[in-house]
Amino acid sequence: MMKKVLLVNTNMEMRPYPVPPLGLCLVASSLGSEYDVCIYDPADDRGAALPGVVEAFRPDYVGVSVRNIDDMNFVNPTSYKETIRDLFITPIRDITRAPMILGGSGFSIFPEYFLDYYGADFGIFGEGEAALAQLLQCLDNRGDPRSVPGIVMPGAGRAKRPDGYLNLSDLPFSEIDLRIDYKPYRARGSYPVQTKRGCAHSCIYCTYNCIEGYRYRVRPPEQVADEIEQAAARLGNVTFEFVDSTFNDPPGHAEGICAEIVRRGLGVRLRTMGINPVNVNRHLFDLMLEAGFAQIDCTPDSASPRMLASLGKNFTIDDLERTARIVRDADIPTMWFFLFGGPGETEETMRETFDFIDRSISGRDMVHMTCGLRIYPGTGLFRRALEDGTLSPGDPATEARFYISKDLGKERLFELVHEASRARPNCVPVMETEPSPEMMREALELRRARGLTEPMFRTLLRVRYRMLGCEMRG
Ligand code: B12
Ligand code: SF4
Repeated sequence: MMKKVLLVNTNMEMRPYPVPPLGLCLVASSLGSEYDVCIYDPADDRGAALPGVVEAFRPDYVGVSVRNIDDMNFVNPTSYKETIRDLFITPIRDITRAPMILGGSGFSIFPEYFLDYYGADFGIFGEGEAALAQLLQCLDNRGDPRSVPGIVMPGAGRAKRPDGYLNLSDLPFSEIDLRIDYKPYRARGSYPVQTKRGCAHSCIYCTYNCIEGYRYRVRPPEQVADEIEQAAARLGNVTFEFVDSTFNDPPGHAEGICAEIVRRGLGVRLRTMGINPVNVNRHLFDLMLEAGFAQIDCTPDSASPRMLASLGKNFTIDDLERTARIVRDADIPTMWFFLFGGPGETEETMRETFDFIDRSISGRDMVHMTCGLRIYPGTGLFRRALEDGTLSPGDPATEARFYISKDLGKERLFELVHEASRARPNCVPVMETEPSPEMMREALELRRARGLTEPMFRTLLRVRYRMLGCEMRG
């Protein structure tokens, strides 16, 4: 008889918008028809129906995806780990002793800790497609699970981290909307698509390459376009979002994806995060606009040459200035992200970034300003924080810990960021990026009244400018 696998999504976060469980759906796709797979998604009932699903399905294995562990918000932090335990892990364990296998990006940052905290039987570090299939076969045949790439087991010590091993030409399509009810994600969410895995850079605070691998592995553009084309045929009008660590690195791949979408005349709406200033050029942006990009996220973190070096960024201030010029010339709606308070940040380096914003960023584009850097194990920032006493020896940073430059201190950092946002209506401190219900209502009315199809952040900025009684500058 076919064995049954229940895959559980534990992510219920609605901010900045609900995110469909791409990783879990890919894992389900890769189990193919060899197992009877059921996905439980809490988007509609926030966990209430899970016990009933477990009772009715009677799984032989349960896979649990742990994506978010905390929201990285220094000012008003939210931890998800207790909610995941209370709403998902414990109710499942109360009903079944089927082997429980953990995975997901949050899990992969602290695999041994979460395996123990949730009392699970196994964990898979990093990508789960081939590994879960291999583990289940192993368990079916009473084999030795220690041969599975990325396996984490109780009492087995620190797991070996594989540096990404799948050939992405073999990646199945996630077909998210065929696996779960896509309705809760339709209005505000976007359909996530990966074009590659890994990142070859090593910014000091970043976990992405630790999760996905330290070298790029790319998907053939034809396959990415096939995936989008098929999902668009099923779903009609949705926004597709590329969720790569860096969209336009290695050079040429993003161009290939856009050219394929243009060639097929897909007419889809696209957005992306991870625009890296090194490989930005006008040809890329023209192709992106032609392919259907409605907005991009640009995340330089700083515009101070000293801070770019301190954060380990792979670009210079000249690359950044050039990127900002091309963004403005191409008139591509952009959300900019800056991160203040890293090692060596001073009032002077912050002013360098504010000057760049004044000089080079359009007032119609939104600037997110984050204070403090979440410290993660395995990163340069973790080592630095131990060296300078920000982190006590032995602190695993499983509870959210933040780095704040000793030259500034928390109070002064906040003061400077607030001052900067008061002087610049398009600059929003991260604690204020969630629009109030009134702002949202006004923005929706404005969009309806004027027939606006611009990205939502632009409409919200219009409302913000009006509330502050000033003109939007272009
Ligand atoms: C893209 C992205 C976003 C986009 C999502 C857009 C979208 N439409 O999906 C945006 C910008 C909106 C976003 C927002 C947030 N994000 Co984010 N995001 C990412 C990013 C870069 C990629 C996620 C992704 O889709 N990967 C692709 C899929 C295929 O991979 P995957 O989900 O990891 O799944 C694979 C494996 O993990 C594994 N797997 C997954 N589930 C399971 C289950 C089992 C049983 C097994 C065996 C394996 C397995 O197999 C899968 C396939 O290989 C990751 C960092 C990273 N590189 O992983 C951060 C990341 C997930 N985000 C993070 C956070 C914190 C957030 C926010 C809370 C930030 C905030 N304060 O706003 C919000 C939450 C949003 C929400 N509603 O949940 C953290 C989570 C860790 C933590 N500190 O909790 C990460 C890891 C980044 C980091 N700082 O390290 N995010
Ligand atoms: S380029 Fe982006 S994904 Fe790569 S290490 Fe730096 S911050 Fe992380």
